[in-house]
Amino acid sequence: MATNRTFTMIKPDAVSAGNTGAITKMIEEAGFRIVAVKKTQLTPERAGQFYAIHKERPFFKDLCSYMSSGAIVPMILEKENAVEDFRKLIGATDPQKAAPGTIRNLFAKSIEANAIHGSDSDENAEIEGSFFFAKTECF
Ligand code: IDP
Ligand code: MG
Repeated sequence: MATNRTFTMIKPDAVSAGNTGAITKMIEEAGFRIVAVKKTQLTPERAGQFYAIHKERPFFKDLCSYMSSGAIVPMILEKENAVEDFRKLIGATDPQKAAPGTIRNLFAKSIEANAIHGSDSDENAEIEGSFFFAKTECF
């Protein structure tokens, strides 16, 4: 099961810009099935827990404040080879380096406000999905 799923969240810059629908359409058209979805907002503390792996990085505090600055749309997605295919669909972290046609290339504002998250492994997809959703919220 885990190998077929990934976790994403549409970040505050893209939600506030009104790009939730356009991004979700790209995700579905790329063949991902939405297993769980909601709209919510992180506190700076919860953003820090989500990004705990980056706590020693110089941008950590800014990242927590940005990620809690507005609503986000977390989702669990299902597709064959989900983690790798989704990272391809979103493009590089820095939108300047993201390939043409990728979600970050089309919608990201900066390396920090880069529109969307995508899990980097099956293990993290499971951990990150459980951070936002109970099993009973997955369909
Ligand atoms: P990823 O989201 O492509 O996996 P990570 O290196 O895991 O990239 O970084 C997590 C998030 O932290 C990025 O998506 C971005 O929002 C932010 N970030 C990464 N590198 C920088 C940076 O150099 N400056 C500011 N923010 C950054
Ligand atoms: Mg990452």
